[in-house]
Amino acid sequence: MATPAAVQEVLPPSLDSTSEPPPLFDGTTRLYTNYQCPYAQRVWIVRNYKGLHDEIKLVGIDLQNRPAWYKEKVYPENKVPALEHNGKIIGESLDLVKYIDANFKGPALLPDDPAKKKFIEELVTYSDTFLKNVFTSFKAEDPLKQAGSEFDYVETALQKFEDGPFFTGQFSQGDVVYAPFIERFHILFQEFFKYDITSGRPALAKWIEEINKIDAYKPTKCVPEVLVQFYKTRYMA
Ligand SMILES: N[C@@H](CCC(=O)N[C@@H](CS)C(=O)NCC(=O)O)C(=O)O
Repeated sequence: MATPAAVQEVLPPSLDSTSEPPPLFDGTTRLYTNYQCPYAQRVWIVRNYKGLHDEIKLVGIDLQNRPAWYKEKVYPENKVPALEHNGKIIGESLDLVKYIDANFKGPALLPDDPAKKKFIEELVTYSDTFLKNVFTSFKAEDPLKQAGSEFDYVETALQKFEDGPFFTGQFSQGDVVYAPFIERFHILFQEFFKYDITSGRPALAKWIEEINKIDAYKPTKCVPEVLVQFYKTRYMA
């Protein structure tokens, strides 16, 4: 069965320092993004899953050669993602996942059941710690031990409710915020440490398999070769 929303979309080209800005604050809702950024990917997945392809326009930003107007006129933080909505700019991926889920039409990404909802909110909050611990593990004395305990955390969380394969059965904000990073860590640990993060973690293996079937997620996936090259220079040098 197709999950929401299987839409074929031609991505607009990324804007760089030579590009004119879009007509800012004209009432159009825009997601300023970068097609390789995992934080922006979270928001992109939510936009796709809720079927908001027409309501939220993507604006790709070339982060290596950023247009000056982006910092000056759009988002002083000069990062992606940022959402232009109702005359305002909102940043921070976790806030945006929640904001779009709460303020736009489309399927809800929080469960109704209060216990499950609380659990998803805790997972979303924990994601910052998860990321920090895994990213710093690349340079730690024992990367697999430090990162391994974080992947164990995810494995345990996936087993909490028995109606998997997602954290609380149905696809939710929890799955959205972890997916772009687990996608990358799966590739990077294999590449740099010859370590399969799903080995001995059956719920995580099943989760990755099922996430890959979500139509809203498929077009947002990173290009593995670009990812590996980026981390080679940034983390492994
Ligand atoms: N905490 C932010 C992090 C966003 C972030 O670091 N984005 C990166 C791209 S993946 C960025 O824009 N970097 C540009 C810079 O830091 O100058 C979020 O969750 O949205």
